[in-house]
Amino acid sequence: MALVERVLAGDRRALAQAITAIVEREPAGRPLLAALHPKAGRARIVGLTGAPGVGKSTLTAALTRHWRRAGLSVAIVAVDPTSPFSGGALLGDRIRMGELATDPGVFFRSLATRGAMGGLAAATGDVVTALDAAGFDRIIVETIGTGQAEVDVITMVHSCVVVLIPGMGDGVQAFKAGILEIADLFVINKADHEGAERLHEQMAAMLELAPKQEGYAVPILATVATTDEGIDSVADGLDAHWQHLLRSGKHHERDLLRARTQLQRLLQAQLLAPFEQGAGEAAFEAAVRDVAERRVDPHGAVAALVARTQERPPHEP
Ligand SMILES: Nc1nc2c(ncn2[C@@H]2O[C@H](COP(=O)(O)OP(=O)(O)OP(=O)(O)O)[C@@H](O)[C@H]2O)c(=O)[nH]1
Ligand SMILES: [Mg+2]
Repeated sequence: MALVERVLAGDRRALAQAITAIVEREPAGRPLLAALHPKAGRARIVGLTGAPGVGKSTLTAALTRHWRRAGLSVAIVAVDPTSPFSGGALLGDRIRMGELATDPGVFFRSLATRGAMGGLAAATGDVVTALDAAGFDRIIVETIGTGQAEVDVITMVHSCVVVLIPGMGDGVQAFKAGILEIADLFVINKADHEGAERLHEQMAAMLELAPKQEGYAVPILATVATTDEGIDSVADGLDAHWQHLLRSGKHHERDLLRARTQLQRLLQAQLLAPFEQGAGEAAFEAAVRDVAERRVDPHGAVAALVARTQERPPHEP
């Protein structure tokens, strides 16, 4: 059977193989994605983001167990924009998955900067598409909050969970640019630690001042992920947000946002590609110096660079 059919039939080894082809931008990846794209669109995709160590992986495992008990299949993508190698942290994630690692209803994949050519965010979008087409009911995208990556998550998911913990500069964590805007649910994890209530009050006060989503109030939920405390309410909160998306038609808006962002990223990558190696890179660097040293203005330099790509076939160095 062809790889696509095996992926669509739920063959885990085929899925792992397909994802590698996609992420490594192997020639087989493109036709695979083209075949999988129309089959996707059924999964509910949840983003989980927050500072390092707040308990994202522990929450992910707890939420996965919750959904497994409800008979749902779950795929997890752990994205680490800070790590150039698939090192210890990801291994740690594996260990925390515990019994889930051998559950056939659970699929885990980690993505680090290495091996994700053409952009980590673009690769994540493609992996989500493959998992969706493979028939998973729920897909969790875990990403460490490092600014832009945090904000990028929202373009890939239906619901974005922002995880905070007490005693980390508290409310200030959420003030960081864009965080208030992207959160569909706030989770205060490590609620067994001191200061959880104060953080809750601060967050509530902040949400009071923030622009509201029409017809939806962003909840602030407390959890102790290590003991499953509050996990049910997170799952309920995600269901409520999903219902809101369906009711308000925002579901379709999110799909449009995802498609728009994917196209923008791919276009950008494709347009920049001729300048990332060989003679193209040299021409680009020369233009950089020309602009910095004021021999050429930036607009003129770009016009010359674009003209250059049109003179040559794109694959010629
Ligand atoms: N006390 C307490 N510890 C927790 C809780 N949740 C997670 N932890 C612990 O916090 C540590 C970090 O948890 P992780 O789930 O790895 O956190 P993470 O956000 O995924 O970390 P990175 O992926 O490295 O950013 C682990 O030692 C967990 O056992 C909690 O609710 N209470
Ligand atoms: Mg983690």
